[in-house]
Amino acid sequence: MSATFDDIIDADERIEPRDDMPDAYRRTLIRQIAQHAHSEIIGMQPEGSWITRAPSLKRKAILLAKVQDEAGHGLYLYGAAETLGVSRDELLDALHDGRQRYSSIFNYPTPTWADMGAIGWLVDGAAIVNQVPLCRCSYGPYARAMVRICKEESFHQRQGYELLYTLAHGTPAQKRMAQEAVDRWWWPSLMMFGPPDGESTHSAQSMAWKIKRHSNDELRQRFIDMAVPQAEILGLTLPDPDLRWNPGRGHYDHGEIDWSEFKRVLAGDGPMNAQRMAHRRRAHEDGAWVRAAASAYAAREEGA
Ligand code: FAQ
Repeated sequence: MSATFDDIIDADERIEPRDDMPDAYRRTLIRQIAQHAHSEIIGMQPEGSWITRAPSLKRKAILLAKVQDEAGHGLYLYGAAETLGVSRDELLDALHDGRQRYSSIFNYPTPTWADMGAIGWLVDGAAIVNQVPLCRCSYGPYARAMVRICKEESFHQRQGYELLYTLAHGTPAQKRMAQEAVDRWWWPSLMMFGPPDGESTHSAQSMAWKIKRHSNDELRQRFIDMAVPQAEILGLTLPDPDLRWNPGRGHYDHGEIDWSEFKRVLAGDGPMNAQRMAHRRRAHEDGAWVRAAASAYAAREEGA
């Protein structure tokens, strides 16, 4: 007799696309994986706008490669979601008409070159902390996509750190620019981990199903503990006067996160929400001829 869904979860093995699974498990995965995929492709925008303005050929090549990786991550993730019985078209429609979300973090502006460093260090850094446990997610295709994505995110994080380090050890104006970018991205990057555990509607069920392995607050704390010593090496200050080591807890204590800002951004009222969505819809419409040409080519090859 084949193993049931519960047997597979209890044995810490992987659920594969053809296995029986509860509808709610399927729906939760579609929601999370689609949201993750949408974040990758919307996440190309804040950095994409700097490709033409990178300060050197080397920096331009690195940034171009990073943004291309993000498109690739979107593709692996849409592919993983498709194994659950939804099409990429349906998912993109749900993004474009607001039925599905993308990460709050991509609704903030990137006014200076130093924002490229802060995104790499903090946003990719937070993404890694959140995603490494997803390599052990109970759904096989998502877990496997995460392995490759995490390797690439590590490179992204290193390049951001190195970029910020260079600025922080440059002229006083460059150091100021690096500090201001860190001031802009620190709090929004803490919000990437989702609402506090008490308000996280999906965590308990997702942890029981071994989709999530740790709570939002646990991962947020892990990220803070990692970032504080890195900021010291950079010579930059994290914009939270309440950050201090708590020997009793073995962690850094931190100040209050402004959850009203998080809620505003999720409700569509962040600094860049309207612009990000308008750009995404325009890019989709502009790409219609490519999709039509690819379908026509595939149909011709099939008929040949
Ligand atoms: N933004 O019950 P929970 C990247 C929503 S990294 C927007 O705690 P869950 C790499 C949530 O959907 C960024 N919405 O939810 C990159 C739910 O809404 P609903 C992407 C958020 O799912 C770097 C409600 O709040 N990474 O792209 C956010 O158990 C640089 C209640 O929340 C992933 O998506 C948020 N931050 O836990 C690319 C990782 N947080 O559906 C380019 C995979 C929560 O009830 C450049 N996802 N919400 O209306 C996850 O690990 C989880 O989905 C969490 C949220 C942890 C994000």
